[in-house]
Amino acid sequence: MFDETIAAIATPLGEGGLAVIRLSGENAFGIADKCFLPVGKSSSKPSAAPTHTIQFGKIVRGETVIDEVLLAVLRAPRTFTREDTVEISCHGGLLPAKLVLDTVLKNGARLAEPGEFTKRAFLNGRIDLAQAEAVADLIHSRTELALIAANEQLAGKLSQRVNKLRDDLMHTLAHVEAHIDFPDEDITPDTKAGLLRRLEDGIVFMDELLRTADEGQILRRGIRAAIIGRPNAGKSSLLNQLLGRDRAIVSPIAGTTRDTIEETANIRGLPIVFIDTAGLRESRDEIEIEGIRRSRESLAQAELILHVLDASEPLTDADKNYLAEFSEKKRILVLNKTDLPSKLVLPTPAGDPRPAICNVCSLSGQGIEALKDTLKSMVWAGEIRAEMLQVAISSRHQDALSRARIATREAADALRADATLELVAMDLRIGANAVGEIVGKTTTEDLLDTIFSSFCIGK
Ligand SMILES: Nc1nc2c(ncn2[C@@H]2O[C@H](COP(=O)(O)OP(=O)(O)O)[C@@H](O)[C@H]2O)c(=O)[nH]1
Ligand SMILES: [Mg+2]
Repeated sequence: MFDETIAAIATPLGEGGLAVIRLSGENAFGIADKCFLPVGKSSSKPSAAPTHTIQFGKIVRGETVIDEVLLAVLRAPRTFTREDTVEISCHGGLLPAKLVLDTVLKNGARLAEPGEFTKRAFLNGRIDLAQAEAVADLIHSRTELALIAANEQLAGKLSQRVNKLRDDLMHTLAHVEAHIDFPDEDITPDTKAGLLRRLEDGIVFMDELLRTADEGQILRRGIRAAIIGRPNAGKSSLLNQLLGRDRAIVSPIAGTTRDTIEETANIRGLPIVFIDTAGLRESRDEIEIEGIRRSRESLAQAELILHVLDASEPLTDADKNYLAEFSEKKRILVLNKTDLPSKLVLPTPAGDPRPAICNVCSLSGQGIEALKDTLKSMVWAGEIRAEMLQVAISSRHQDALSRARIATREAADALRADATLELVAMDLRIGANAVGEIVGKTTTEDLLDTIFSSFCIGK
C-alpha cells in the first residue's frame, strides 16, 4: 500500500543488552540484503530466507563491520504492519543501534514517524483504530489492571461492541432511507415501533459504554490525589510509605518540602498519582511562596485529597482552615503519628461527602494497608469486574459516544413526532459516523495525526 520502506530504533535509547531496529515496507528485504552479510552455513540473505526465521550475520557498510546481529525475516501479510518486515537485534549501545539505523537509511529506508508502524497496521486493515490506541495504552500501562484492560481492547472487545452498535444504526438508517425513496408508502405503526425500539436499545447500550468512562480514565491516566496538611504533619513521610520507598525528604524543619512532588503508586491495581504539596501556610520565603502557589495549582486538579493531621497535637487554626477549605472535595482525613499519645479532637466532620478517616503511623507504616483499601474503594466503587476491564473507554471514545447518543436521541424523537424522514436519516447518519470514529471507520487525517503522534518512535 505504501511505497516507502520505513525504519526506526524500536527499543529505548540508552545502553542496554540489545537494541532492535525495525524495517517495514515493500523494500525491507532488498534494503536488508544490501547491508546484511550472512555468517555460517544455515544463514541466508534476507530476501532468500523463509518467513518467520532468524538469520545470523553482520551489518556492514562497505568493508566496515558495524555489528554482529540476529535478523528476523517476516513476510507479509503475517506481520504487525501487514508489510514485509525485518527486525535487526544488535548490541544495545547507543552507537551500534544508531549506526545500524543509519546504514538501513542510507540503503533506501526512510526514518519512521512516531507511531507509523502502528498507523500502517491500521491503514492496512490489520487492526482498527481502537485497537491501535490499545497498543499505546499497553505500552504506557502502569499497573497490571491497566495492562489487562489494554489487552482486552487490543483483542477487539471494545471494537466488537462498537461495530455492533454502528451496524444497528446503519440498519435503521437503511430502513428509513428506503421509505424516503418510496414516499407513497407510509411507515406502518408496527414498523415505526420496531425502529424506535431499536434506537432506544442503542441508547441504552451507549449509556452502558459511557458508564465505563471513569474507569477507563483511571486506568489510563490514574487518579490524582493531593497530600495536604500543615507543615510537619507528616505528609512527606506518608508519601514515602505509600510509594514504599524514600522519595520525599522528611525533616522536622517546617517548610522542607518546597516543590510539589508527583509520583505514581500502584494501589490495589490502580495507578494513583500522589502529589506531596508544600504546606499552604503563609510564608515570607520566596521559594516557599512559589512552592505554595504550585501546591494550590495541583490542588485544583486533584480528584482526591489526603488531609494529613498530626494526631499528637491539638487541632490548630491552620488545620481548621484546611478542614473548611476542602469540605467540598472527596477526601480522606489521615490521622498521623498514632504512635504518640493522642491529643487531637476532631470536630464533627462537616461537609459533603463526609470524609473517610484513617489512623496511621507514617514512621512504622502501621495503618497504611487500611488506608490503601480506603483509597481503592473511594476511587473505584465496588469490585473490579472483568467485564469492566473489557471495555473501559477512553475520553476520545467518550466524546464520540456522547455525540452519537445526542444524535440518536434526536433521531428517535423526530421519528416519534413524525418529523420528515430526511431529518431522522440525517441524525442517524451523524450518530453512525460518530460511533464509527471510535474504530476508525470514519476518520480525518487530523484525528489520525493526533492519535499516532502520541506514540513512541519505532512503534
Ligand atoms: N512520631 C512520629 N513522627 C512522625 C510520624 N510521621 C512523621 N513524623 C515526623 O514528623 C516530622 C515531619 O515529617 P514530614 O513527613 O517531613 O512532614 P511534612 O512537613 O508534613 O512533610 C519528621 O520529623 C518526621 O519524622 C509518625 O507517624 N510518628
Ligand atoms: Mg514535607
